Amino acid sequence: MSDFPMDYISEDKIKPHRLMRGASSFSLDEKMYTTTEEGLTIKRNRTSTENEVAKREKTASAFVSSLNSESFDVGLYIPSTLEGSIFVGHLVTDMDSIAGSIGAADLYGGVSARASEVNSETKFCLEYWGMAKPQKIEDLVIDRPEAGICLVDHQQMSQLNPCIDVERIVGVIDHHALQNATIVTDRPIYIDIRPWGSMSTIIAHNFFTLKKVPRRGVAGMLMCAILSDTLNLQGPTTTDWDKAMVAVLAQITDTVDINLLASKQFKAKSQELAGLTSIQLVTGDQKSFSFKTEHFSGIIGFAVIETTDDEVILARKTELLESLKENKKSKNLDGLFLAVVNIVDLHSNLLMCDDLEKSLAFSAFKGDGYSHPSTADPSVLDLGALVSRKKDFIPPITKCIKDGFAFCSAE
Ligand SMILES: [Mn+2]
Repeated sequence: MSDFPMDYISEDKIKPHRLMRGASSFSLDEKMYTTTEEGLTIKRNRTSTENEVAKREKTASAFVSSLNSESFDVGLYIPSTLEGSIFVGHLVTDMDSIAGSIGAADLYGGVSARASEVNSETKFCLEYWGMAKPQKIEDLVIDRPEAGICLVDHQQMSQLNPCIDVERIVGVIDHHALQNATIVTDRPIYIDIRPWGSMSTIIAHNFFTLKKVPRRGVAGMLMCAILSDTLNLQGPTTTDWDKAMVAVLAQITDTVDINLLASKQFKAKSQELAGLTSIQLVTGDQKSFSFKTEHFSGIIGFAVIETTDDEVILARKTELLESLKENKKSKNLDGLFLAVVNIVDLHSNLLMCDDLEKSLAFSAFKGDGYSHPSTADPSVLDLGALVSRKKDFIPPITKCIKDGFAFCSAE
């Protein structure tokens, strides 16, 4: 039982002690006086609960009195759960994962990591803002065995770097749907998931709500990541918060021409593609989604190539289709799509390597507002203005499967 009640005395003249007033007017464990309904005054020791509250009385009253004042110090109540953590994004890492991990490490006090080698867009942005490339997660998990791990920009097992022990995960900061392969933890963890266009938007917003200004390089990286994930604020996943944070970060970084910067980074992203083999193109930005319904259960891979020059990519259709087939087989996937997205015109074409893909895509992407029926080529589907895997591609496929899609092989 608790350390309550203690000794009783009847002492009319003693005034009840108000716990939350008069900071530092008492010491811990000082006797407390409680007046009962019968007018009896009880003298007792503080309980351990009261001691815990009393210990924090000074900070609490500073907090309360600052709530409505200009000197409001929110720093008093920043949770320390993430302090000292390793912040890491998803496999086949991208700008948002890298910028988000750098920003979060700066904000919460920790170290940023990369889950795989950075792409050419990220490399361009790191150089542009004079920032160092984050360390490899494989090294950090060994160098810092005690550190917790905070996932940024993902929470699906399929996107987790295999060197990460799920037991070590202490937090998730993300902007993706909680699908059926979400990480499962034994203990509660810190979660910050918002339906915004980029994970870096959440980090920028957290900087500002905590009244902190990110240093210029961090602000620049966050801004470029938002531009990357939202396709220069033009993609369908863009929210007002993404626009607002870009506006603020542009001021902090003195960026006058955001369009110019966006076109430079998109060009850097596209340049890399020319030197890649078809198998590298197919595996570069690929995510898998598992489904289980009465009629269909399996894993569907969905690869995306975002480029400023889709014609060049589509000209390699034949070898890309071959690589899709090959990769599907080696990864044991039931289906594998490749969407070639023109990130300037905001227009896509879908490559379908087998009958399952065709059957699924033709039933998923039909009707008003979706695709134009294809050209003469049955392995390419013009997806019109659909550009986002998260918002445009996966939801119709998911719906189609949930609505009873079944595939019967012709063989
Ligand atoms: Mn992202």
